[in-house]
Amino acid sequence: MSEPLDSAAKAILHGNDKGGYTVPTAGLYPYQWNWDSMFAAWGFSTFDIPRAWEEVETLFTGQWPSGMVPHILFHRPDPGYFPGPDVWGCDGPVPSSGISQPPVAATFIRKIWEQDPEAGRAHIERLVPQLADWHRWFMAWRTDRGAVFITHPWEAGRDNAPDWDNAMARIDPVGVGEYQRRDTAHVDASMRPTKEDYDRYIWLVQRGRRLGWDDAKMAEDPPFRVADPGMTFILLRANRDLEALAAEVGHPTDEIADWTRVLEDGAETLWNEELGCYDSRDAVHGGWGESLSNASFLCWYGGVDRPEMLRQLDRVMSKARYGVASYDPDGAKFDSKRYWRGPIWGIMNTLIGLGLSQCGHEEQARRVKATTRALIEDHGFAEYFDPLNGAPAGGGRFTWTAAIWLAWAG
Ligand code: 9WN
Repeated sequence: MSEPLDSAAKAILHGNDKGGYTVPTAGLYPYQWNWDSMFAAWGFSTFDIPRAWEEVETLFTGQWPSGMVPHILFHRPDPGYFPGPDVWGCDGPVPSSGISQPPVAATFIRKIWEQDPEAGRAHIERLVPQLADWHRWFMAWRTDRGAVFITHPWEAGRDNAPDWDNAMARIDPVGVGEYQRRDTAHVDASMRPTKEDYDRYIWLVQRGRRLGWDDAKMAEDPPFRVADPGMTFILLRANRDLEALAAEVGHPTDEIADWTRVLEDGAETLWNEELGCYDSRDAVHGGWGESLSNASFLCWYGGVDRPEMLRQLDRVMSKARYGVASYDPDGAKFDSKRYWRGPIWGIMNTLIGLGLSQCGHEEQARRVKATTRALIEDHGFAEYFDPLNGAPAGGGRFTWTAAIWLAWAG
């Protein structure tokens, strides 16, 4: 713990607090993002548990009748972000996007609850059925052979990861029309996804809107479906935590335990023998993403141990100074600045570290944590970092980086 950095981290959370929810960073991301918000809640819980619960409850006000919890909630209009609510055209209880995001919620809800079980009881009694509805939605609409697939790169939270390159190349974004990006007005374009990526991101949003975001219609002739180790391991872990919470409040657990077994089998469909790692898999056309990414290393977080992955981790960590690069530094597509194609993300280090520790790999867990701590001490609370020299990149004063400092790294 370091006093000045603790205070700086708390000031970032307070500064990004919009009253009931926290934005990832001012300017670049002016709304409530799903998984960012759950990291924020965990960070708040280190000094203000009621505020942590408020963050969680606000996210769940946006849950759709289908059970889906959207990736962005547009509580108040802000012209600084594109695509906004008018482009998504969704009609959930709160203006929102039409896709979801990594379901870390059950895991962080459990962590917050454990800090004060009595104060949290009413919250988990309310939230367990909502979490179960969300997980059921994933199992019904986002699984292929038991692995969780995404229908849009934003759904994985790893927007331009090399994992999706092959599947994205199959999309012809015909008719996408003119639009004005806002992200490149806030940060350098060399650190962001390309125009080719954005055309496809927007084309996929336009398709969803045309189909009224109806799950069944969207499942017909899908243009993009990639099974993702990140989503699979995160849901697997969340499901184990949900089962524990459900048992606590007397909610049925059989169905949840079944999902865990399905996901465990599904995770093994993502083992790429040739590459020797968990990899993404095209769920429409087949074929691997051919990407060893930081999501591959979430296996331990999901409770899945593999000696080959420990060897891969040692190699990847030996190439970077501060933790786990988002894409293999020896890989052909490695780019140390471009977002999810190389940079280090503190939140991913955190999930990897939690998993390693849970599986008893204490030495590796300590190393991931120590390098993440050094990264923030040396380079601040940026959105992400260059793995070669730690240079901060993307947005500054970032909520989730501050949150993991308070709850884990610091
Ligand atoms: C699109 C907010 C979000 C994160 C994602 C990250 C980035 C958005 C964007 O920012 O995505 O959802 O516009 O680039 O990739 O993980 O939740 O911090």
